[in-house]
Amino acid sequence: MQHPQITSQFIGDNLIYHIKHNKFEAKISRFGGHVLSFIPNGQSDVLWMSNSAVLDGSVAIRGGIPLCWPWFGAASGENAREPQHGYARILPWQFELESFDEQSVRLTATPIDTENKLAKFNLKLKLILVLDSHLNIQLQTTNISEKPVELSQAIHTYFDVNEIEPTQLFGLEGTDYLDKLQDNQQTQSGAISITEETDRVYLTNTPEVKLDSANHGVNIGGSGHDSMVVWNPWINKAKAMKDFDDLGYKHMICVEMANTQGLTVSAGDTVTLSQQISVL
Ligand code: TA6
Repeated sequence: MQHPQITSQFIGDNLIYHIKHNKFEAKISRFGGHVLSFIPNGQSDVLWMSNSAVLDGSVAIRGGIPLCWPWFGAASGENAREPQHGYARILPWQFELESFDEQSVRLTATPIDTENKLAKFNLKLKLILVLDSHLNIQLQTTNISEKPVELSQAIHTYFDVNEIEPTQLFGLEGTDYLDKLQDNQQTQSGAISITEETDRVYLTNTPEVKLDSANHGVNIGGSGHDSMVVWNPWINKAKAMKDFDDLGYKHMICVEMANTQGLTVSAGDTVTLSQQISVL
């Protein structure tokens, strides 16, 4: 049996794992529990990574699959001064190689609460990654308290689309969405094309959408979500972010399985948010 080749290299304090398997190649950052790159055999990288991304563990990584947890977006209420998109993407994680064979590699990981930031949320988080010619990512959250706990989260995947102009996202036709830029609710007419800054929360738990772009078609499946986020910063916002290549907006789109609509995890319960990425 050909074993996967797993090597690692430090970038600053961060460890980057590099997995070479007969079905795929992938890079995963210990910091953030963050998939950086996923290349199925014979394909180009499915994930977009900014060339200006910082990988040394000092700041959240721009590209790949950031994990937004235990909240999505700006913190609110008593957490108001805490980081956008929560702590999961800015903590080191402990990875375990669960199993591997000719078909796939299965990893699990948990965040290491080095700054004692997570205890007060009474939530335990486990990441499950199954990599083969597809990528299956699951976020398992358990409420370890006696009371219900609110949770918002997102698997914030940056897809590489080569060129944004011809790219279309199918599967959300007729779906209502919150437009975060116009601060209103609208209904999607036809397939989604990106021609300007786009930041939308689609109010749906549809199990699958399809991304058609110049380099490949990608099926994006998921479960456990109550919404899907579609984001492209376009030129001005891209320029305003130090770690986002000025022209990077031409080559990416974020399509995120998310819980943004008031999910509450009952005492002792576990909820799972997942995304499956398959190149067609
Ligand atoms: O997922 C879309 C979004 O919430 C946008 O509003 C934008 O803020 C994006 O996430 C990136 O957030 P970040 O904190 O990674 O710069």
